[in-house]
Amino acid sequence: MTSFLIRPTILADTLLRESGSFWLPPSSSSTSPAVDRVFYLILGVCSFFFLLVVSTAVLFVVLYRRRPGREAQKTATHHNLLELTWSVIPLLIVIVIFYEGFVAYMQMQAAPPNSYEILVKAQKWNWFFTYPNGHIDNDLHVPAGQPVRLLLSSEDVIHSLSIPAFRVKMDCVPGRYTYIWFQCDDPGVYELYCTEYCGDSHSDMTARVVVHRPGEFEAWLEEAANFLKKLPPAEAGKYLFTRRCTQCHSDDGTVKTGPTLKGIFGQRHAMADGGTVSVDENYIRESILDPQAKVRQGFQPVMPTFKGILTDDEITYLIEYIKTLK
Ligand code: HEC
Ligand SMILES: [Cu+2]
Repeated sequence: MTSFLIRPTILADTLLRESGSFWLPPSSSSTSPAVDRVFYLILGVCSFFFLLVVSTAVLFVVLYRRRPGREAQKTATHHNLLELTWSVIPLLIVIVIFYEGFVAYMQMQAAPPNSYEILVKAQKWNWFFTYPNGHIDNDLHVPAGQPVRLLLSSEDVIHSLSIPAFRVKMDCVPGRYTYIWFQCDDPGVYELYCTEYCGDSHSDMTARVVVHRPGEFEAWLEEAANFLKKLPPAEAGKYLFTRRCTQCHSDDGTVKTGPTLKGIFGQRHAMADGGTVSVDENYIRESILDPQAKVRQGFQPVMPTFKGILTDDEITYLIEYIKTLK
């Protein structure tokens, strides 16, 4: 996807953290130890009983196999002590598993009050992380050593955000909010996946989690919010277009909720009120700030205003981009 190509590139540390144990990816968040404990507990219990049951079965098959001169014996059908033992022991084990799981679950549910909040929107097939200063990124950048709370939502179908190294995973559901939190103390780059099959490019719906060293995060955020200024205007416009406009407008001629913006610059368009307008810089600017002032014929007046959302510079970048769409 093109929107993956243009992104802020300054990273705290480009080292991808992949090392883990044989069973699990690296354990890198404050919640991972509790999750891992439950995992290893269940793995241990299951392995022990699997071996016990299978080896006993094999042993009995050999010991009590049918042989000449050995007739089958009538056996007792009930044995109180035996039945109590194989009921009470599993019950105790299940209680321990429940307790460990519940403690881990509660810890994962309650985000500390000083958490840094990032808004996450999942949309086929990309992740959009919105920071408090308005910067939108396709990768998740977080400060090390501080709890981070993600408020998740979806623009279309159910997605699921998973960061294996942090042992967090939560569905992104259209029409409602879900959240997760974590704290990671090891700066580096981690992998993030969508783990809910969401259509064609589901497997491309990945992102990186960049954990910045203490103090570097703020510098990154400042820089990222300003990085558009360093791009050629039309490229900056494309970056904004793919984040703000593509749910309704295409740049390739396809008509969606709104008309395609391909080739519109310089055209004359019929408006719903019967007038005509020629598409120039001022008309595009007005369409973005006051979309209902002139509504194009054949379309519903559903475009939201971007007043207060896009800066003047950003509108200029968009106009420059639209001009390149011949
Ligand atoms: C929720 C859907 C929606 C979003 C998001 C949206 N638009 Fe629109 N836009 C429309 C619709 C519908 C029309 C046609 C009706 C009208 O003119 O208001 C339109 C019309 C326009 C026009 C006039 C097109 C013409 O051919 O006359 C321009 C220019 C435009 N939009 C630019 C943008 C830009 C730039 C963005 C992103 C910053 C954007 N729109 C985001 C729905 C949207
Ligand atoms: Cu998805």
